Amino acid sequence: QEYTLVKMKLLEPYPSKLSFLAGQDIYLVAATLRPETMFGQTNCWIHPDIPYVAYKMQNGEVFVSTRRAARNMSYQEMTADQGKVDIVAQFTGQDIMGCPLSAPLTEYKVIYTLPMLTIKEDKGTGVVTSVPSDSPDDYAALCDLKRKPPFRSKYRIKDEMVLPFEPVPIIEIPELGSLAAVFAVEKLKIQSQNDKDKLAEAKEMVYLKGFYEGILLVKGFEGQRVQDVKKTIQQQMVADGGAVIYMEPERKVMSRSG
Ligand code: ZZB
Repeated sequence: QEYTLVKMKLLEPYPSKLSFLAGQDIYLVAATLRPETMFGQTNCWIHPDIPYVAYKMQNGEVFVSTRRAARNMSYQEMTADQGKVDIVAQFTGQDIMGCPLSAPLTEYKVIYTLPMLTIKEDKGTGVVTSVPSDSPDDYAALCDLKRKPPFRSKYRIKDEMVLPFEPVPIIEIPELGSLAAVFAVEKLKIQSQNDKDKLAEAKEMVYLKGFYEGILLVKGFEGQRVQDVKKTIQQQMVADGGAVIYMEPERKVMSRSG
């Protein structure tokens, strides 16, 4: 499975667990199959309780992800030594919660790391970029934070990290409109990020239709089809240093029963 790894630059001053890296470039890296949606990023999701690591890449940059993803990268010629990860810090998601980032393509100059409790530790990098216009999971999680001040304070998230951020219309899909995820979440009456079954249904609804019938609205790509611009946008981000390609090994089903 080939993912686009979107590099979200951590802005200084760094949080205490990373402050010793002041002056060095640190990126939170998010795996996505939807590079054409990066125009609509509003925040970055991390799980407050899962362990993350910061490690040195071949070119001197520091990446942040789960240890498992770092190990995969070490076999993809991204670290100095094949199979070795030079870990410089370890911490949990909460240690890097509410941090400002600069992400490629989005119109929001600064976005923040926010908590998402449904992040899977064994998928992608454990860092997820948020596109609430086109991802129902992201829209539901953003609404949870917006509607519930106690949820924000529990993770020490300030109002200004959440309230100003609205879904951005970037793709028009027939019948679903220009904010397909918002449409799907409202139509299925999804109440929170924990509405698992309904969210799966909403995701399926916008994924397929978006891929086959979605038309870009953003400057430079207006009127073009999602399936025709996906690769171009990925390559453009890679060329600009905003992304790298990351391969995820097949996930084995480990079952001894039956
Ligand atoms: C941006 C984006 C924009 C995404 C969108 C989706 C959508 P899949 O297809 O099931 O393989 N993701 C990545 N890693 C994780 C994780 N560890 N835990 C939870 N979610 C994760 O899922 C790939 C997508 O799941 C990725 O693509 C990422 O969100 C999220 F408009 O990135 B995506 C309808 C979906 N739309």
